Amino acid sequence: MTRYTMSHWGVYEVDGNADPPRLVPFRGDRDPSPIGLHQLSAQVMATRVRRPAIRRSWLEQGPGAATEARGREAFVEVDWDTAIGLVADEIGRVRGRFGNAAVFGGSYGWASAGRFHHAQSQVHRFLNTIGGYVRHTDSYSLGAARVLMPHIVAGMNELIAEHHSWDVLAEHTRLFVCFGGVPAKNGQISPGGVARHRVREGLAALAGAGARVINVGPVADNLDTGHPVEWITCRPNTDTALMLALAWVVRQQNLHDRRFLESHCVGYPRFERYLLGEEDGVGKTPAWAEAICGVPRARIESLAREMASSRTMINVAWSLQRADHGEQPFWMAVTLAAMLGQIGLPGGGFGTYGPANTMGTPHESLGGPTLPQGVNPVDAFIPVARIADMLLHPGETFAYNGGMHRYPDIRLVYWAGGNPFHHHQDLNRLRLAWQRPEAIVVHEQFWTATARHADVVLPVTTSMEREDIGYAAGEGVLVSMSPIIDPVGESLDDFAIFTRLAAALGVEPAFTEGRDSRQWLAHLYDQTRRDYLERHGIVLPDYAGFRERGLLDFGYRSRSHVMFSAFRSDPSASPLATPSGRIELHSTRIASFDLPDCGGHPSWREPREWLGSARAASFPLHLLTDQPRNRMHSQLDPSPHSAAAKRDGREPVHLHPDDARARGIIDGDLVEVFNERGICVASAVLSERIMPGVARIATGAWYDPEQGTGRDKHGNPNVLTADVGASSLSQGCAAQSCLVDVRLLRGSPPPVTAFTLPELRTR
Ligand SMILES: Nc1nc2c(c(=O)[nH]1)N[C@H]1C(S)=C(S)[C@@H](COP(=O)(O)OP(=O)(O)OC[C@H]3O[C@@H](n4cnc5c(=O)[nH]c(N)nc54)[C@H](O)[C@@H]3O)O[C@H]1N2
Ligand SMILES: Nc1nc2c(c(=O)[nH]1)N[C@H]1C(S)=C(S)[C@@H](COP(=O)(O)OP(=O)(O)OC[C@H]3O[C@@H](n4cnc5c(=O)[nH]c(N)nc54)[C@H](O)[C@@H]3O)O[C@H]1N2
Ligand SMILES: [Mo]
Repeated sequence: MTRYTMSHWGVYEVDGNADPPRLVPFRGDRDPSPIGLHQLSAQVMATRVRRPAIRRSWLEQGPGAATEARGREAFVEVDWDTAIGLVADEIGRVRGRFGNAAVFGGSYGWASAGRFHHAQSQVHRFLNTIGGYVRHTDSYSLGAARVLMPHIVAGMNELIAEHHSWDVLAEHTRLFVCFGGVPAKNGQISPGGVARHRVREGLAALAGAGARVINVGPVADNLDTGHPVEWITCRPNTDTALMLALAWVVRQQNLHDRRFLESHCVGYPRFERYLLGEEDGVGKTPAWAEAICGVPRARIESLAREMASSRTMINVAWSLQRADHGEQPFWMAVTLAAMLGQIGLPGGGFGTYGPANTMGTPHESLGGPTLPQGVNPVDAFIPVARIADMLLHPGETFAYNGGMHRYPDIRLVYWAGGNPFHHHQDLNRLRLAWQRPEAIVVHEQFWTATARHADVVLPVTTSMEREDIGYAAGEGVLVSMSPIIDPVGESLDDFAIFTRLAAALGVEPAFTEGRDSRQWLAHLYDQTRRDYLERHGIVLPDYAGFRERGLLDFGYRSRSHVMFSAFRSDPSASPLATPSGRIELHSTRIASFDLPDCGGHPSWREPREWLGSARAASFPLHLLTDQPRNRMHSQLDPSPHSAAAKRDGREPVHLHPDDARARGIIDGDLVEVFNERGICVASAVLSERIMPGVARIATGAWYDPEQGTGRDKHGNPNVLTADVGASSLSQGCAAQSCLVDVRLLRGSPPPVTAFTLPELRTR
């Protein structure tokens, strides 16, 4: 019997002959990701949290003690009864004195892939059982798009599921124009799991069928089809200006599809006035755009004609909207696609292929197992990336999606399954904000930066130690996840921890509903089988049979899919969920919000930090912070696979040779990347495949601040990024946009201590 496990980066099999156990690629996956093979590596294991640990001052002096010492103080290891007692008392104290709206339980993060041991579901269910918590909306991934897209075309979940399947692209698309590539490195991942990796194969089939592929953006190494790809260099954060000029040429040459704009869209005439300069006196001409984005006007003109005369897919990376005014490039991509009139035709329109394996998978949307989270009676929320603002400015108001709201006054932060000291921007600012609450409780598997900055750290098992259900949504694969090793140290799963806490708080029956974890697994499996799958004629064994089979594959039901075909053929019978039921190139609703930084139609708005801004005189390099190739976010950064992509143990910063030469830097030098927000040490890698004036550091090297200076020693770009919302419409994370400079590191390099455990004492 083959045993399996599921992770966000793929299904793996357990090599039954190996001792100690070893993971091998899933035989059904033609392009397995190497990331997950290292889940059991000694280097990863060495960073595990083994016992409950309490920050010393907090233990000795109580809540709120010496909060400025978070992140540098020793921890005292205690037994579980003591830890549970302390946390239960603290929850009781905060709820009693300040109410549940003083508890922040948003707890953003990817956690692990299994459907029952899903940390976010567990923590939200637990906090709801005790009266609720302050939650968050949207995601770091798609902060601007999740708010914008439902107003103008469709929600992001629907769009993700709607993408043309790869076979449709190969058959019909003749021109594939990508803004930000289709990075196969990112296609290794899908939230909740992947069974078969298809991005590389999909791209090869598309190019193999003769489609021309063009990559627009600051880097060339994010699109590989096995065939020639044209690279059009474009300054970071200026894609909107380029797309506007493409639209201008299409309009000027009467290549726009008037019929489609009238039948399937609203607001084109308003947008056109802006495009032609009737609103602001500035025509969005190729010459105008060239000055902003650097793409030669002649190429803009020819590209527009090529796009209008071919079946064209306009593809945008999610990174474009993780930016200041991140709404604009997405809105403009939809607008340009609408002008070409190919939305709803096979292989045409717009898409976001690349960020995850999901897009382009031939699929049926079938529900899967989810732990019910209950009802949250607390109204207060934050847009997910406004965490530091909330902690620093309780009581102040913020704008979000047309409304005004107030930041709650948080006393207790509860985190399970996320790493804010990985994901948030301007980490020096977060460190200050993080000193405000009286208590910070973190469930972690590893001594991450967030664990180190907590008051109470509760050790959690990994998927390697748990029975669970994995589900590759949209691929029709259910995986019975087997425990592969015994729990490490005294770690427990999140469910067991919350069950104990619920017992201490007198709400255990409500939290568990009388089920232990095995009973929950069988219950969730049966529910999925009965409520979703059997209704679609998919007949599956019972839970015991599922455990025995290990992996159930009903992906044979896959079928080709054309994006928005129903809407295309009859927009009245199959309207969109927008106010007009049509694609909104001008949104009356967004215009009515009357926001200073997002108007009623897409427009070019200068980002705070870009190569054309005055700040570039002081910080002349535009830093990109890509998703990492050899890990997922901060997960598995200690692994040998992640280490292999580093040099001298530091994350590489990619630089153009001209920029390096001007600074006396050669390949392999240790450098400091800096701006007024922070400094990080990185290792220079020179490449011709990045534009001059642009630098790049992948995210996820564990945050490793030097005591005293705050300089990060390991190469974490989030000490440099700006903690600002994309706009007052979405307040989305704007992680990608930031100016820096680079200099040679002088003096002896500081040792990397990110993987050295904090001082752990026993009582
Ligand atoms: N500069 C910059 N910053 C970015 C981005 C960027 O492009 N640029 N991208 C952003 C994006 S898109 C995202 S999605 C975020 C990702 O940010 P996160 O999702 O916070 O990052 P992860 O490293 O996946 O953190 C998950 C944590 O959960 C822990 N964990 C795993 N399984 C379990 C479990 O079962 N129980 C518990 N209790 N813990 C568990 C892991 O050990 C890990 O520490 O980062 C964002 N940050
Ligand atoms: N291996 C791996 N894969 C992942 C993840 C991971 O951590 N590791 N994380 C996953 C998650 S949570 C998410 S949300 C997705 C994110 O998916 P994306 O947001 O699409 O990913 P990024 O790698 O941040 O950016 C994609 C490309 O856009 C380029 N780019 C940046 N700024 C600009 C710009 O202004 N214009 C243009 N034209 N290009 C630009 C970047 O250099 C990069 O090559 O990735 C997922 N996939
Ligand atoms: Mo993300």
